[in-house]
Amino acid sequence: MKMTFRWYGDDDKVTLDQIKQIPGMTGIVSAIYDIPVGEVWPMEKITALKEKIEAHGLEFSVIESVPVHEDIKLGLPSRDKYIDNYCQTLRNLSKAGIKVVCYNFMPVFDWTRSELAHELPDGSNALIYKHETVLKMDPVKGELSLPGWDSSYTKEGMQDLLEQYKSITEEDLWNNLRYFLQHVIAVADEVAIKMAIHQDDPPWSIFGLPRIIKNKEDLEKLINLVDSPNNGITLCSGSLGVDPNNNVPELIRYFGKKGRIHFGHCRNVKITGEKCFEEASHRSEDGSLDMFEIMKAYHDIGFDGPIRPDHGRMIWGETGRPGYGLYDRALGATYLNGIWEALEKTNK
Ligand code: DNO
Repeated sequence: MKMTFRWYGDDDKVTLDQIKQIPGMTGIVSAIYDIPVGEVWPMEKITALKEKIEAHGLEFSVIESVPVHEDIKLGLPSRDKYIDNYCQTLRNLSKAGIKVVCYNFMPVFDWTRSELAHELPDGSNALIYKHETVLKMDPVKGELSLPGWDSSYTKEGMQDLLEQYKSITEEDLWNNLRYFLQHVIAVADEVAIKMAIHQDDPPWSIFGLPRIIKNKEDLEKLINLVDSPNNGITLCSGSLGVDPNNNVPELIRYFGKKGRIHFGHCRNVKITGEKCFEEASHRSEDGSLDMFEIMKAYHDIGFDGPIRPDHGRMIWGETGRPGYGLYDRALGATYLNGIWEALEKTNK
């Protein structure tokens, strides 16, 4: 296992110097953020980012994410152009030595929460999700936005897009994912890049949009759409874990043994009701997931890929990008590394 940390580039309040000082930190998860979705990532920008990361003694381990243009998800005729661009970006990334690319196939919205700074009893702030609150929200009116979402839509653009999705069923979305992967995995095979899909977060439909990567059955279907080792998974404990029917350690063992987990997001969540949860500290006792069992599953399958702590709470007065401050994620990384050390030593 290689411990990594997500960094949002020069705009991130968290610096590479700080990340480097987290014990046991080996690599960075990042992306090029100033290229519009669908365009080719230029070689110069990729190389510059890599050099900056490596100058801090860290490895550029994973791209999270190369976003998928909505026209691809909608299956529009213009998708071929965007798929060609996606493939060219993969070729460029491979030339720079990148081995793992994370992406998602969620229509319009990436991860979604109903509140970004909910105060917990200890005074820290966490991201939370309450389904009934989300049901009442109107994303067109800008009632909620998250750092993970594409902020370039105008109100009209958003309305238009949601309108276009009204005729897209889950089956259509699967067909569009298959079409995308048939092209992209052929290139990934050629240039040795591991594609790693992120689960839908939360793993159920929101705002009436189809969501198709939610559980074991979906992940099984995904890996069989194109049967290549490069067609794999970013296994996100927090996304899957808010559905009590998903047994995260079992999923790690199952897909890990098939060699399809290329990246691990390790986060704890506390289920507070049906389709309701709070993001907790990484510690098992603070949430509903057993992080020891999760790390043990990775250890048992001999996982040697990148893992990162996922969303952290805001603690010690820190302000910044929701879920992506320094302190709680650094504690999370250290805790996960501690579990790993214990597993290594007791299994010798
Ligand atoms: C949230 C992240 C997601 C993830 C994308 C992958 O914090 O886990 O935004 O990066 O879904 O494409």
